[in-house]
Amino acid sequence: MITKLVMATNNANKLREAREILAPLGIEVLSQREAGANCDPEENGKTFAENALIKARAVYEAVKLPTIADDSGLCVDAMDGRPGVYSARYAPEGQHCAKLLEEMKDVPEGKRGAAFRCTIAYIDENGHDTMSGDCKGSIGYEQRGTNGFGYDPVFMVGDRTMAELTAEEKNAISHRGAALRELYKYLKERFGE
Ligand code: ITT
Repeated sequence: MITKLVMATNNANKLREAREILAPLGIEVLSQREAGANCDPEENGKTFAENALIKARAVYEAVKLPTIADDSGLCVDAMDGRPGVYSARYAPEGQHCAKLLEEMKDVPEGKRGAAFRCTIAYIDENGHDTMSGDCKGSIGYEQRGTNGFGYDPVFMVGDRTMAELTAEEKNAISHRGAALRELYKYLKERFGE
């Protein structure tokens, strides 16, 4: 079984969550910087999978070690799935939640459904593959909680926002947790226990 992976990301929160999820499964995650890569490729794919592969390939070419990348985002039903793959580019830094609440202000209860989606790309010398996970919830009416990152303060799961969950609670239900557990299954099948 593989015990070390490089993660192609510039997002420290994604890296932290991947470590929290994979460490108990016996997999150490090195940041791209720790592995000696400094990549920030243009994410011009149309899907989470395309963008995850763009990021994973760029770092793999630099380090030549088994590498993963995470492309993720929030898909809002009342916004026809937006911002989706454009989630990071939806608003200037720090204004994503406020802009989303404003865009959703006239959407009634019952039509506020949304899902976080995450695709993980894995690449090594033998090729690449992708696996995905999602987490269904809804968009709240105000920002609540200080844990997590990104859209977590406006994403409701039950009666709490994702930012009101502990890291352990979030990882157990999150899109990233689901996708990384799929990755673990895939690696076990390929490399054995
Ligand atoms: P890298 O591409 O370097 O990995 P990034 O932050 O640019 O980092 P993405 O392009 O995948 O990552 O954009 C993901 C967007 O979706 C970003 O705006 C996040 O805030 C949001 N997002 C993803 N996962 C999230 C989560 O678990 N909680 C809240 N927001 C999340």
